[in-house]
Amino acid sequence: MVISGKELAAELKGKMAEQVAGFEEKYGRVPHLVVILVGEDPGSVSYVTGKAKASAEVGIKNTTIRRPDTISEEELLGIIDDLNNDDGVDGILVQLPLPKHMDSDKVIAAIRYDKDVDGFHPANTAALWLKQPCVKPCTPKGIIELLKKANVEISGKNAVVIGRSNIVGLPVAKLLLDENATVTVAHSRTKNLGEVTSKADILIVAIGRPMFVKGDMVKEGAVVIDVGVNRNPETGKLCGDVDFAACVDKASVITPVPGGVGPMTICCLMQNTIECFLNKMNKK
Ligand code: L34
Repeated sequence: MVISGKELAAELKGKMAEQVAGFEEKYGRVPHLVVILVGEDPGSVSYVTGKAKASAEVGIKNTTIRRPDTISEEELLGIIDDLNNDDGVDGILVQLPLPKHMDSDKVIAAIRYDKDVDGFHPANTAALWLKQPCVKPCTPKGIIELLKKANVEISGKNAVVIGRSNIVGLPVAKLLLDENATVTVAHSRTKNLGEVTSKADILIVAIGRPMFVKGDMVKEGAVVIDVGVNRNPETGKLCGDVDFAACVDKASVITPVPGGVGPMTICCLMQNTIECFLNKMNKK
């Protein structure tokens, strides 16, 4: 079964749109998400455009702030500071990666944790690992939603995550652990990777290498979630970290690229924006 993140995202966005439609009357305004894009990386431009489009579909106000990659870190921190103090802004997202002259950790930590719709702030990361209420990172959250939609039983299963980034690998490992999976995190130094992945009932691939996972690395009947968004070096077409054609017949459930995890990331960003908005409104 090929599971469409695009379809699930459309369904969830439809529900959110109904919910947000009542906000104007109830709270006097709708949620406001501000996305900051530094530079013009084509991938980032595309994702940020997707975020603006999804916001429009859901009824969330979206402001995209675009700055050239020559701006200083100080200027960026100044923009964040203004947004932190703006009561009309509910969510702040700085699209990654940032230019090399900036310290991403410092920039992320500068965002108010309760406007951190990515769930990347150290306070949200700590809360995630302590199993306390927090904003959950969008891609990991979207992956769990996809697994649930496909009726994949997670509890007691062997889950293998390839990749240990702060954005995907580590938080998705934690969310799988919270669902009672037995989790292995593999990475570039893992020995006999194919042997490790062949034991996975659920395989999450987030390494950023085009079509890296081949059929012989996948167990018969495994669930394969492909987080990669790469350009195929030969065709220029979008492709994942999984060799889809080689794995589709072995997997019981698999996500495509495009149309798999990517749209769910954006969908969960909408959920997180609504969550931050409601947290604020219900505190007043
Ligand atoms: N701060 N930086 C921050 N937050 C994020 O959550 C992200 N991410 C990752 C990169 N940097 C970030 C995204 O938004 C990856 N990512 C992302 C978002 C959406 C899509 C892919 C990655 C997506 O919609 N992909 C489409 C294809 C889009 C295209 O044609 O270029 C898909 O169907 O997979």
